[in-house]
Parts: sequence; C-alpha cells; structure tokens
Amino acid sequence: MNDASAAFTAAFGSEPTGRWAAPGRVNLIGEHTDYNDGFVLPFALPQRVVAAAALSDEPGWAVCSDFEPEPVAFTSTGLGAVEGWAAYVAGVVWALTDAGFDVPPARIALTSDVPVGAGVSSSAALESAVLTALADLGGLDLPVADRPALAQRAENVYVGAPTGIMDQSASIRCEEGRALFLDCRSLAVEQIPFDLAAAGLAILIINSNAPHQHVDGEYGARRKSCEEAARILGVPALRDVTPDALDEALGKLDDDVMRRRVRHIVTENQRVLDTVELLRAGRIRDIGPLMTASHASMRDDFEITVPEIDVAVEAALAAGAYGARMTGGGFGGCVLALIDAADADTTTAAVERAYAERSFTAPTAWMATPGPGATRLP
Ligand code: GAF
Repeated sequence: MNDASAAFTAAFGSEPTGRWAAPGRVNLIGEHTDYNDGFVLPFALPQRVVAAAALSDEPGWAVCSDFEPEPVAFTSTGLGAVEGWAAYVAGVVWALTDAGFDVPPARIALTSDVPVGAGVSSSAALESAVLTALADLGGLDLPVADRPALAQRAENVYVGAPTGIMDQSASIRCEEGRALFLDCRSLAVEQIPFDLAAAGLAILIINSNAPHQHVDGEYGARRKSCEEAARILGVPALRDVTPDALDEALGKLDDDVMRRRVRHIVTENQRVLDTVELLRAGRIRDIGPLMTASHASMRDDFEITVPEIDVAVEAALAAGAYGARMTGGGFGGCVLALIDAADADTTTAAVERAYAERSFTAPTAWMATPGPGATRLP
C-alpha cells in the first residue's frame, strides 16, 4: 500500500491532519440474507483503505487516490455529477448532507490494498474510510451504530447499487479477533470470538480472479425475487419465514425459481444462527459442514456461483478442508476454506492444479485473520 500521507502531501502540498482506515471484509456465512432483514457473520480483513485528510479553506472537496492519478474536486452544487471511484466519496458527502449534517470542506488522499472486484468490499471500505474521516474532522455527532446505514445510502442511492447493509457494517463495526454477528433488521451486533490460531486453524481466502460485478442485473434480480416472494407470502421480509414454516411457504409459491430463492434465504439464515451457536461454544472446526452446505445452497438454489468458484470449493474440500464456500455477492469473487493452518500450501496447490487443468486464470490465495474495523490511525 502506498503511504496515504505522502500521497496527500504530493497532491495538496501540505500535511494531512490525520489518517483514517477502514477494512474490506469476508463473510463467514449468511449470503444475500442482509437485504432480507436476516443474519450475517462477516469479519474484517487486514487489507484496508487509508484516507489521509485535512479540512480545507476552500469550499467543497478534493480527492485523489491510487485508483486513478487524476484528483477529483466537487462542491455541494456539483455533488450529483461525480463518477467513477470518486462517486463513492461524493456519495458519502451527499448521504451525510442529506441526513442533515454540516459536512466540512476537506482534502482527502486515498490508498488501498483491498483487492478490487474480488467480492471483498473494496467500495464499502472506501465509503467507510471517508465517512469516518469526515465525521472526525467535522466533529459530527454521528454514533458508530448509525454510520453503516449512511454509507449504504451512498452506495444505494448515489452510486445506484442495490446492496444490503452487511459490507458497510463489517467495515465500520468489526473488531479484531472477532466475527460480527449482525441482525440486519434490528442492527444489533454481537462480537463473536474467532480465534483461529488458538485452534490450529486458518481461513484460506482463494480469489478466483473471475470477474465480479454486482452493479449489473443479477444481484438486483435476486433482490427483486426475494422481495416479490415476501409480498406474495404476506411477510415484511423473508427473515419472517422460519425453517419450520418453509414447506408451507413454498407451497404458496407457483414459480420454481422463486421457491428455490426463498429456500436459500430461509436455510441460510438458520445456518448463520447454527454457526454462531458453534462459535459461542468454541467449536470452530464444526462450522465446516455449515459452510459447505451454504455453498451448495448458493450454487443450486440461489444460482450465484460460477464454475471457477465451484471448482475452488471442490478442490479445497478434496484437499481436506473442513468446509468451503463462496463469500460475497457472487458471480465470481472469493472462496473461503476452513483448514488446518499447516495445510495452507497443499490446499492452495490443489486449487491451482484444478484451475490449470481447466485452463482457468490462476487463482490467488492468502490466509485471513479478523482485523479491526474503521478507525483513526495513530
Ligand atoms: C454484496 C452486497 F453488497 C451485500 O450487501 C450482500 O448482499 C452480499 O453481496 C451478499 O451477501 O457484498
């Protein structure tokens, strides 16, 4: 990662007041459940966006980043017209302004080592870093628990991606060494201890390097289908269909595709709850089968996996992983495999071999431990 402070000085000719960092995330389990008012269990990655920032004497905001060399400037009157990576910054300014906050004029330099397009929330990390910096610089009275919804509004309304609240919640509310159990309806959180090293375990993240893009129609189509099913079933959200009422609910739906979408959400919510129970009891290894069942549900019922992702899961399991699943919105991105820490190299090699046999672009893999959420750096 380039030094954000040095980037700030190079772009603006002065020292930043401080640096604020916000991480990418992986989701241990609970996929597409967030916009169904359900449960998710992400943890923060060590990879993060760093925002070096200072208040500005001039009106408006100026931002530079290592995404693109050209700095971007905008004022409150031109706020609606910002595009590309800077739209995530302008979106945060817009969401704060729209919520009645007096957003301070600022200069910001951004650096990031969160892989882009890998389904690990590089955009939520960017929004969260900017939001945290602006809230601190402006002394905004904005409780941490209220911040994810504002960053989500930046993405939903300004950028136009119909995502749920998981990614921004993970980037802002996660804690080091823990997974974040989030109830996406009440926004209540429980920090679940997740000490992989103490159990001799590791989470291997395998980036399929297959392109990932959920601003396109598939993510929105899944969301629409879930909302339509909830309407037909007469419930506020699919969260309200419990596993014991699932068969009855499925009986009320004519469309087979919609039935399978509902089955994924209802069973996935239960898998999150079961995973949390096991982790509370310190039984990390035993969550493996739930991860693998989650993957099968995403592959067969929700239909959001791609061949590269399925092959990575199968190869990791064949190499001895306790469980493996795709993480994130789908149609590419990353796979998580729960493995013995000593098996990282052999598991990675097994996935690489499987990819080479099929002439897929080579995957990249790294081990992840839960890092901290958004914070001001010392
Ligand atoms: C993407 C979205 F941004 C999240 O809100 C969530 O729905 C996820 O896909 C799937 O669980 O990351």
